Amino acid sequence: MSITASSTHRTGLSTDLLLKAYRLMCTAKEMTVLYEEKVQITAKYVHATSRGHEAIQLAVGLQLKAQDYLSAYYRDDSILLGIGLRPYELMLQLMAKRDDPFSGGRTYYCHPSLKREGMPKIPHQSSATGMQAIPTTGVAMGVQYMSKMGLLPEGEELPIVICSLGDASVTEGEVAEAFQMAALKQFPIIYVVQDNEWDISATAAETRAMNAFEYAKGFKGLEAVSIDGTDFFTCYDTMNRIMSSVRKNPRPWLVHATVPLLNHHTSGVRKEWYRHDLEQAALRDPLPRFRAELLESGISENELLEMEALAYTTVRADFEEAFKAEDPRPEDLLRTILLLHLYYQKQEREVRQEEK
Ligand SMILES: Cc1ncc(C[n+]2csc(CCOP(=O)(O)OP(=O)(O)O)c2C)c(N)n1
Ligand SMILES: [Mg+2]
Repeated sequence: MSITASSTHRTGLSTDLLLKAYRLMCTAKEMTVLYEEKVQITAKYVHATSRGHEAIQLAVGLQLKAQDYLSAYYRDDSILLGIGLRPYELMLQLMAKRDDPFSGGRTYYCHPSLKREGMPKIPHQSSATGMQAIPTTGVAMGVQYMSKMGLLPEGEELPIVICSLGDASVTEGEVAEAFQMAALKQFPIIYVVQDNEWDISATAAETRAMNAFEYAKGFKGLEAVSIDGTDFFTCYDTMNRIMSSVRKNPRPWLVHATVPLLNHHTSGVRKEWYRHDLEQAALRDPLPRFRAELLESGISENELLEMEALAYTTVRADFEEAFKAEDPRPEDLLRTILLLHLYYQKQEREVRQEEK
């Protein structure tokens, strides 16, 4: 089957959806701006943001369903906004707060793990790049197994698995192993590769012989498409078609989305130290492009201004709220270990009961 990227699809999306996407894109930008402004607080722990990558990320996040699985990497805060997380919740992790929904303040910003009713499940994410590829492909293997064994809820659409990766991580051997198995066994997984052509301070030209789309062609059975990851309409449409196709016709896909990196690699470095492409990158910003397209499609200037104001005030208020939130307590560490211990004891008892 061939699914081609199209940039002409401008219809079929509701005004509500478009305004939501625009509000979230503005939210992601305001978060980047504010984290930089409040550097004394936010630089305590390292963080990266999605600035420049928002269009493809929102196209993914807004279309994931409750039964799906997501493996998001450290730059994916727009995917997390897209699935319905509040900036406040993400900021709790940014500031290592007790109520951080992902890790109780134990892991860096945008290292999600989630099992929440009505949202896609997210396995724990590590900071080691590319390491999500094998376990996430394993999740897709599990989905395939459950589907074949009739273990999925009757009448429900097939869950799909999204594995999000940066372009440089795709050069790792781990990722090749994952692609091999997904292609061989035809797992229901979509690898979304956000190609900003940077590997911290090393360029694509210095680190790889081909991009992820060209590389994917070497994996027989892995479908691949390359799109402009700054064009929200193309990203939404392509993801929509591939996600529905995988639900009906389970198989692995790779979506290669080209994007500019507009923020620092992480808060730990300054882009001005080594970037030679900042001016060209700024010209590819997905936000003004989306704004112009929305105006063109008939959405009013006032509606857009309203979304911009809402994003600004929400981000500022959420930051204040997260800043005031409680820090982890020393005893929380032991509490987690105790809970884990009790959980494993319970599991062991259940297994023994089953064996009797
Ligand atoms: C296994 C491993 N190797 C190296 C690093 C150091 N490191 C952190 S981010 C990064 C660049 C990754 O680039 P890419 O995958 O393109 O993602 P981007 O940050 O550009 O979105 C590297 C090399 C790491 N975290 N883990
Ligand atoms: Mg990169």
